[in-house]
Formats: sequence, C-alpha cells, structure tokens
Amino acid sequence: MGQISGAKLIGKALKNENVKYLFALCGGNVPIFDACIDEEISIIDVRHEQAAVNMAHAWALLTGEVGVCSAQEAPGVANMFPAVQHAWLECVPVVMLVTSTPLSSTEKLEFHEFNPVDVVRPMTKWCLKTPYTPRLAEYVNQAFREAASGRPGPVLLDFPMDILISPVNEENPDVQIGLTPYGHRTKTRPYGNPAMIKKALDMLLKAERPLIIVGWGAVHAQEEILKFAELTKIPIIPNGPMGFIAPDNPLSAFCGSIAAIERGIYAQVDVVMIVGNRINDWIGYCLPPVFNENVKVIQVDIRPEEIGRNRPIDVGIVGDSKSVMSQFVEMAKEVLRKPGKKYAWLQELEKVKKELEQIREKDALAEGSELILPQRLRKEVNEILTPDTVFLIDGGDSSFWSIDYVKSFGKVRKYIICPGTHSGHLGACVPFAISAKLAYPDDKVLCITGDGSFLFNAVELDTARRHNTPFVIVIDNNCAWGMVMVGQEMTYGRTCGTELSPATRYDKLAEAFDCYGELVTDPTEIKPAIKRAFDSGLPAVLDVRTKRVPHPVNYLLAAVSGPENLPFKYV
Ligand SMILES: Cc1ncc(C[n+]2csc(CCOP(=O)(O)OP(=O)(O)O)c2C)c(N)n1
Ligand SMILES: [Mg+2]
Repeated sequence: MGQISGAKLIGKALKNENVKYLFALCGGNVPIFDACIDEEISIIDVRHEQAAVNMAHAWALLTGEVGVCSAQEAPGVANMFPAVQHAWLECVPVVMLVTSTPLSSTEKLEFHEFNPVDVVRPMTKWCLKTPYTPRLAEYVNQAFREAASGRPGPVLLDFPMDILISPVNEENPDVQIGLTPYGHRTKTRPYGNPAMIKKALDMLLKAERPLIIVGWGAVHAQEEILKFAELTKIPIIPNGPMGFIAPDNPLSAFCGSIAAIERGIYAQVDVVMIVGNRINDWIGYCLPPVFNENVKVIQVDIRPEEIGRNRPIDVGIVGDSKSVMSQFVEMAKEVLRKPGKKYAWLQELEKVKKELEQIREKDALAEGSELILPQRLRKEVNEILTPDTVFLIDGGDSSFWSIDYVKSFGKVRKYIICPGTHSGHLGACVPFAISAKLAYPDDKVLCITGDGSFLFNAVELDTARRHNTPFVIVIDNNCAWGMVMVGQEMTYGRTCGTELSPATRYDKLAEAFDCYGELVTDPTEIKPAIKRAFDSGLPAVLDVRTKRVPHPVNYLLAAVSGPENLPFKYV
C-alpha cells in the first residue's frame, strides 16, 4: 500500500467490472490509457471519437455487457455527441470516461476549458463531474450501476485533470470502498406482480389471435420467451431485435420489415403482449388503423413510467422481462396440463410467410435492369449466410431490403440493425463491425450498408486494419441518399442534394487503408467476391453497383401525411 493516482483507481475499478476493451481516442485521457495497460484492458484506438461511442454501444448489444469508451476534453468529447444521442435513444448501456481542464482553473480561460456535463445531461441517464480523487473508483462503480440497471442508457464521468492525476493514499477508507471487487451492484432482477401475470395469462389463453411483440429490453429473456411461446403456441414478432426468433420457426410472425402492417397481421390480433419494447410508431402505437380498435394490450416493462404511454393498456406488469417471463413460463406450465391449443392463427401466419417468400424470390430474379437489384444482392448474401456469421445492417432503404431478405437463425445478438429503431443514426456500421469481430473472434462478420451511410465512419477502416479485425462490408451502392431521394420525389416531384457520385470508388478507398476492396457489377459475382473478401483475411469493402429501388416502407412513411398515399391498404 502506498500512493496511487486517480487514473489508476479508475483502471482498477474497470478491471473489477471485467472490462476487456476501452474504445478511445487519445489526448488528456492518456493517464486512463496507462492505467489500462496495468490492468490488461486493451485500448482500441479510433480515428474519431464518435466511433468510440458507437463501438461501446455495439459491444453492449453484441455481448449484453456494458460498453466503455473514452475521449479527451473539449473537442474530443464534443465529437462523441452524435453517437451519445444514438445510445440514449436506443437505451444502450455505455460508460463514457472523459477529461476536462483542472477544477482549480475553472473560468480561467484555460485552453480546452469546456464543461461536457452541461451538454450531455439531456442525452445521458446520469453524468458527473468528479469532485474528489479518493472516490474515483466508487464513481466508476456508480456509472456501471446507472448504465446497466433499470432501463439501460449511456452515462458520462468527467475527470478534471487535477482530480485525475492527483496521488492519493491507498489506505484511505474512501479509496478502499471503491476498490472492493464485488458488491457494487446487484444482478437480481425484479419480478412482476403474480396477480397481474395470472390475469395476463388468462387473457392470452382465451385469445384467438394472440401475439407477443419483443424489443431489445427482452433480448436477455429470449430463452424464457421462446419457452413461453412454445408452451402456449403464441407467435412472436420482434420490433427491433430482428434476430430474436428464426423466421422459419412456426412461432415466428416475422415476415419482413413492415409486412406485419402491410399484410394486416397486426390488425387481426385480439390480445397483444409487448415485452421490453416501447409502444412506438413501428407498431402503429398499437392503435387503429394498424391494430384493431378492440385489441387488448398487456405491457411488460422495467420502467413503470413507460406503461400506458401512447395508449391505454389492459394489464401493466412492472418488472424485468427475464424474471417476468420466467413467471409466465411457470404459471403456464401449471395451467396448461397439456400443451396449448394449436391456433389456426399460426397456420395463417405460415401461409403469409410462404407467400411473401415467393414474392421476394421472384422480385430478386426480375430481369430488365443493367444494375444489380437490391433484392438480388440480399438473395445472394442470404444464400451464403451461416449461423456463425454476425450480420450487420446499415443504410436507409438498404436497411429495409436487408431486414426483408436476410435470415437471422434466431441468434439475436448476432443480427443487428446499426441505426437502431428509434434514433435512426446512420453510418455506424464500420465501428459496429470492429466490435463484432472483437466480441466474436471465431465468427465471420458481414454487413450490408448504403453508400451514403458507409462514408460517415469509413475512416475506421484504419482502426480495423491496425487492430486486425477482418470483416466484409457490402455496399449497396445506388449512388444516392436513396431513402431521402424517394421522399423528395414523392413530395416535390424533383430532387436536390440527394445524388451521390458514381465516380466515387469505395473499393479503392479500402485499398488506400491497406484493406481489401473490389468493385462488383455482375450479380453472379456477388458470392465469389464475398468469398474472396473473407479469404483476404483483411477488413474488406465490396462496392456493389445497384439499381435504386425504393423500399415500400417509404410509402408507409409518406402515409403519415395522408393514407391516400399508400399503394396498399391496412386490412
Ligand atoms: C446521421 C444521419 N443523417 C441523416 C439521416 C437522414 N437519412 C435517412 S435515410 C438516408 C439515406 C441513406 O442513404 P444510403 O445509406 O445510401 O442508403 P439508401 O437509402 O440509399 O439505401 C438519410 C440521409 C439519418 N437518418 N442519419
Ligand atoms: Mg444509397
């Protein structure tokens, strides 16, 4: 025991949380880097701080753990902000460790003086300018507690330089409390009210056309939810975690990004249970015209304030989705001496799924375009995707085509829509791909993105190359901010500021970063090119030239301004 710096306390607290990687860009925060060396925490040093937050965000989705990132004072922290709003809107547990000018020089016009806490407060669950060196480890403990408990979210700890580097006596009791390696947070998860669960179960079992909708807040309860669905024969549809259930599972009601609306599946539901998912616009707020006006709604959420938001509900259950769903399983086992009745409903869903599959197959092989159809690109990718591939989605229309076509195998954390469901933050795919390879080093990582989205963080190819994280990025290059262009065409009948250049060569950009690149213009070359890209053992970019085909979701979004704009009708 002796003197220890504030930064070393932070390193030790991170180690106690089993942190493996710190995603970061250097500056005043290097004392934290140095402390990480001692604790064998690897620094994944990025080229833009936004990417560090994106990587921590992806790490959390991919592993179920808290992601940790760091930036220096003022411009470094400011570069984090776009990605912070993403983690905030998507409720992802990310801990940000940033630095600022010394407390002792507050308001002295010192170079880089800027208070990040003032700015990030509305986009974080919790943030603190740390005031006292001996308690730094304790503040880190609290940051993890705040990020991971209840509804998760990003948190920020700001370390003024004098607080960060000051030495303290290791025997100080304040220091010792923070450094105790256990007991700083409970892993127990709150159970739901049994009477409410019983009431909900009765409702579900009496229903003719019940449905379970799951969000990212239900991902850690996947096992329990699948078990419950199996016992009761109630179908599941994901709203966000699209890999929750394999699409060919008879209990999956998932048939594409917006097909449940377009095909009137939601409209037929008589009892819906929403687990770990905010009642948002992607499910039409569970209101007409997307849902039937008589639908009964059961909502399970960790956050009481969320229950009943956007529409009245019939049964509200406050609790952790894993705990609550384990209660549902136990209760269902008791009530159902024999397995639940087979709903005619499941057969109908199966019919719709088959029909859509055939339509998609036909669309993908349609002739008449010199450019590759986006549907064909997905069909080719789908045919080579294996369960040991982490599949990432990015882009505008590009995202929707991927969700429709590319199968998930039910490995929920290995199928990620990088822009999320609420924030729609484009361009995180390269940072996400790096985290994916770090989280699953034995798996392949494949991503399809739009050309517009790709370039936001393309510079992180350099990070990927230096840290040896090979993956394949397939660019659906329609030479446009396609999704916005469609909206312009529908609304104004002309376009502006949405064209991108066909002369830009993303494959050559990859080569400039000493990565693998290839231009693909022939659909029969897609699969061989992907194979070559993986075989290169490098981060790889395939610039696939595609025809711009608006995804039907655009008409759905346009319907916000009038349902008459829809080329189809809600049933
Ligand atoms: C960071 C960010 N900026 C702007 C937008 C608005 N936006 C939504 S879709 C889209 C077009 C995306 O283009 P691309 O990635 O090429 O995909 P495409 O629609 O062409 O398939 C844009 C710019 C956004 N969602 N996020
Ligand atoms: Mg595009």
